[in-house]
Amino acid sequence: MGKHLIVGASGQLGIELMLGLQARYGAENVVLSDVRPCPHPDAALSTFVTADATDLDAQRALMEGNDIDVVYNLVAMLSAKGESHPMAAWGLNMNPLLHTLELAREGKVKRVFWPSSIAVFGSEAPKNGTPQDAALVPTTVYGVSKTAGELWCKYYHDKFGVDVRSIRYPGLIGYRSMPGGGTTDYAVDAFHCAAAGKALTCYLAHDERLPMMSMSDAVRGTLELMEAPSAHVQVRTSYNLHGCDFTPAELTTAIRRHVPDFEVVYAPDHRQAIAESWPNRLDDHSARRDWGWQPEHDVEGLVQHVLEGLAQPIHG
Ligand code: AKB
Repeated sequence: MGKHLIVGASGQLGIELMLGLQARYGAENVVLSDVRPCPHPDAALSTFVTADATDLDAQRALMEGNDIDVVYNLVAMLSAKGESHPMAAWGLNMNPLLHTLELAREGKVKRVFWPSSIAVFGSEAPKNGTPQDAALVPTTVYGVSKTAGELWCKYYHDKFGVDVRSIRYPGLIGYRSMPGGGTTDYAVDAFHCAAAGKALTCYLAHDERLPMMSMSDAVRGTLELMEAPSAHVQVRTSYNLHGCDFTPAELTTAIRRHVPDFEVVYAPDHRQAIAESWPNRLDDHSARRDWGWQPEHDVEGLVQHVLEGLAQPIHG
């Protein structure tokens, strides 16, 4: 494979994926693109192109001008924010994906990654051990766009042979970058509050269980999926992937083993209803079978990993 392009490189996952791709393939083989500058200092090691992901011509020029083979299109408006801006969320979550799929169909790139989410599931899916092929009846605009996007990915694969691959991410928890507008963000906030000696006001109920994953597991899983031989990638909608799962109360207990004074105040808001419609735990046997997925971090491991990362001087 030649160069790897991240579209949406300045966001929570983009920064982490940038570091993963730079370490794996060399910074000179990574191209970054966003409408905002990337705040991580290592972005300066790779080419950065300011380009609008909603503009097809700008995306074509980006891919043609930089000898791109693989695209990671991460552009999205997350679940909670999307409910306040439904049409903007639909446009942002669909148009950049369709542009990337069209450019792949034209042969401009060889392989595409696009993130889906546990938000594709609604209350009609079993909550514990949610199967890969459970009913997709999402309750948010974000979930609707991810469900539609998954079907577009499969359509472009089946009809035009586009090698597009996808993961249904749970809540992603890292220490280098902040999420924005999601329902699972409380867990990232919890770590930052604990590290800063502040109390967390948690907008979910104490017993709301959600699937979560460390950023390091998410980035490794993504790269493993992208490196798998094409014939092994049997799921062309999006793979369920499970890391660990916990409630806010369980996370608080785990953080208190390291930060005994950490305090949480519960004030559930509209995000509680979104969380309630999502799975507790996913069945990810298809990913394990097809390309060998194995998470590294359980809850304890994740808590230790993130708190150690936050204690580093520049959260490197
Ligand atoms: C969100 O909370 O919206 C995201 C997601 C689970 O996709 N983190």
